[in-house]
Amino acid sequence: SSLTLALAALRPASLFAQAPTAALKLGSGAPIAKVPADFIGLSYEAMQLEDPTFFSPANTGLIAEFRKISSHGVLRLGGNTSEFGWWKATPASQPPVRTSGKADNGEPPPTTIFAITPEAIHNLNGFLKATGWTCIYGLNLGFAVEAADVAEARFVAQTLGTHLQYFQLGNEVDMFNRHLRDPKTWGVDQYLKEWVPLALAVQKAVPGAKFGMPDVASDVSWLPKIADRWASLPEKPNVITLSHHYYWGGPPSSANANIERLLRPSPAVAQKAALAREAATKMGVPFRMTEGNTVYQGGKPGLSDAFAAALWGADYLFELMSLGYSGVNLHGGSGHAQAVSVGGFLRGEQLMKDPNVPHPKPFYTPIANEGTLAGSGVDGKLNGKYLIEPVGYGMKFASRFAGTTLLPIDFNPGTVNAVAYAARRADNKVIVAVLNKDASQELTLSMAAAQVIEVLSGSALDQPETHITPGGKSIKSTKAAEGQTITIPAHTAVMLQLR
Ligand code: BDP
Repeated sequence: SSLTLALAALRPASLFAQAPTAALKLGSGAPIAKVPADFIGLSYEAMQLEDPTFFSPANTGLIAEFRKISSHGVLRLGGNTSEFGWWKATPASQPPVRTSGKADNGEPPPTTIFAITPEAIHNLNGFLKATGWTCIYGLNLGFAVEAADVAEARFVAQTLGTHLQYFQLGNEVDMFNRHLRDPKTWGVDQYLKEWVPLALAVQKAVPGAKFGMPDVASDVSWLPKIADRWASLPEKPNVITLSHHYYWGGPPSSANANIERLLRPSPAVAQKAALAREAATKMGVPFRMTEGNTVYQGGKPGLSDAFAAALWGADYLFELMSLGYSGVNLHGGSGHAQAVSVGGFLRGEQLMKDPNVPHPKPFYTPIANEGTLAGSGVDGKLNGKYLIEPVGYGMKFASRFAGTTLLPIDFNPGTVNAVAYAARRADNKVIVAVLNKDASQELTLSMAAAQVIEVLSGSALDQPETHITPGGKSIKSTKAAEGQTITIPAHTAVMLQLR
């Protein structure tokens, strides 16, 4: 019919339709935020300390990848397993006897128990020295024994010295009702009833001890509730940061956990930030996102470990910078500890019983061990080689903004799914990150003259291949009357420096 003919004639034109040129320029308002130099961080399971050779000065492969992501970041140790460790002060120390908690989906089995030794803490200190990173150290609240927490804290503080930022006590306390505490009585008040005396006991034994809290999983309304109750506490532990977690979506089986949605703006991010900021302002402290990633329960294959996660990771970090966070720790790990943390979701029950059983990497980990890569022909045990995964490349890309001042920006990409952030560096140079997250449309920008510093790209959104390439050879740029026109291909991010 003539209609079909007309449509056919239209098709080539609409296929190659170009989105109109988007103007990008610095906004005129005041700077948005100061980004701390140590904004970038990683989060690992406390159980990773079970193996004292992991965070160790001898683990040079891991140290090299940490340094690539940031020259001075923050390593946070916690996760679900932080309620299951015990401080083995001497080789003769005996494990505590625990009345086991309830089993719950996505939580470590109630029988989980592992030892943390002085050797692990000595090695952690050497690791931190070698990376130039500091540490947020998670102590046990779920199965807390006050004397053990105090002894562990004392040893950790003495050993890590200035590499210790602060302690936290308890991971995702808003979920304790599901497995570790009585749901009928658990809540903000009961939490403070337990947390405050324990923190004060640590503070008494460790002069100068500092704390972050409450490290909730998802219910950020705990933060303003705590801030409300804080003023009336008779004695206050030295809290220097409020914290919460953020997983973009999940569980992995959910149809909503898909790349198309991952790359769309997520209103929950700003909603959580508003609550965190309100509470932090009241208490006069900074706020930090201490654990998070794309999809909980270890991530989703083909999303969490794909190039899309690099664009998501970079955008998420930039967004939290602009929302005033003091830092972000994306979660990951070597495999076994993480498998335990999610109750064996990664590959079944046997993982939790035997750390020597070959195990894969968690799909979302920013840094993976070569031995845990699926299909690599290796045995699933850790070896000395580590590599940055897509989400880790996103962090590395965003780490250029650490230590800068964020500037307002005027940018409307129209129908292209793109975002842009600008910052002034300490040397006064202005850098601009433009993330074209669109699956198919390229983005044509008109802006002031700038030089492309580096490009974050991958072969396809759902493939693992990810590159950060210095310079801008792959980016089309032409001089225009007032500056230049730059064309950023679909699913590609560029870092520009204004001339
Ligand atoms: C978080 C836990 C962490 C898990 C993660 C996950 O704190 O230990 O590994 O979820 O489910 O809630 O992947």
